[in-house]
Amino acid sequence: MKQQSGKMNEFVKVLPEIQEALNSRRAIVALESTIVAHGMPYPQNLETANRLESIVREGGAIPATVAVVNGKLQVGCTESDLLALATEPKVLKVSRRDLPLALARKSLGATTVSGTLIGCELAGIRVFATGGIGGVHRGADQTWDVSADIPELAQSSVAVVSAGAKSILDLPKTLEALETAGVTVAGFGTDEFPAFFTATSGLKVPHRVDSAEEMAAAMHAKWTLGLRGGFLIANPIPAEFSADPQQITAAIELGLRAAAAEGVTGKDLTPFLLRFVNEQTAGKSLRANRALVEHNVRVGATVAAAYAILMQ
Ligand code: PSU
Ligand code: MN
Repeated sequence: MKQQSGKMNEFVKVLPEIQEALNSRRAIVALESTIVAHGMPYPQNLETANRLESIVREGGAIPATVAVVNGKLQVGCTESDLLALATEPKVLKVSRRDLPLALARKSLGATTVSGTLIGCELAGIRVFATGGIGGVHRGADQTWDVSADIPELAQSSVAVVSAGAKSILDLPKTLEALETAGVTVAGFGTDEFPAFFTATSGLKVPHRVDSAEEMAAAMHAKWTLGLRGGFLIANPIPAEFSADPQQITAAIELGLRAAAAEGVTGKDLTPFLLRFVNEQTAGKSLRANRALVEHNVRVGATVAAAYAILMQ
């Protein structure tokens, strides 16, 4: 089998349940796999991966975790795929630039936000929920470290629910880069851009949206007009799970120094900082991380449901 119709081809595999949901225009929420392989330690990563899929189902939608499996960009993961992603020692972290060799070599690959967006585009999935997106790193004026997530969001017609971005990033520059990329950033029930572990950052979001229906209407307008590109639905961590900002800031500062001292750069930097902050906060950051991803996925399911109604 070579080239198929539409955007499908021999390097994409959509699992049957998801293909059926696409055919009948049911609500689907995509999930990324880097958070499983590189964003959290075992066994919390596996528990989270399974829990997120259940939350999507409880919200009346179909979950589609995206990963690179056996030479395909796979939309939807089986239980054994999730287990492998959570436990295999050498899972590749796959963004756009890594996809070609990961596919050709049949590596097991965990897709970042950018890699997952490519799967969403190919399959036609419009809603994707995660923890935090990548962005402009602190010190980017020296390192030029800007995540591939930003240009990918610029060209993917997908709404990504995230708890803003971690303060391992330069948040004002990240918002500027999103504006340049034409990404519609909406605070979900908030006027402020959330800072991942905490609900506030002191930075205003360009727009505030208060319901899934309003969000879905904006998605419909953007894409019907023919504007390619995504949305960032910035969903603040619920107050009861919010971490102590001072403790997090201190851990991040230490982590950035440790990364510089150890020469950690490029794709290794974000996983390094996540691990470091988790260790420094004795697991408190991980608990907050899990809570906010679950919350994002719940919101993702409501947005996907509202959008599906518009598409019927
Ligand atoms: N931010 C988090 N948790 C994560 C990531 C980012 O709070 O797990 C992951 C996502 O998969 C994101 C990727 O797409 O890191 C960005 O990596 P980089 O900074 O190397 O572009
Ligand atoms: Mn980078």
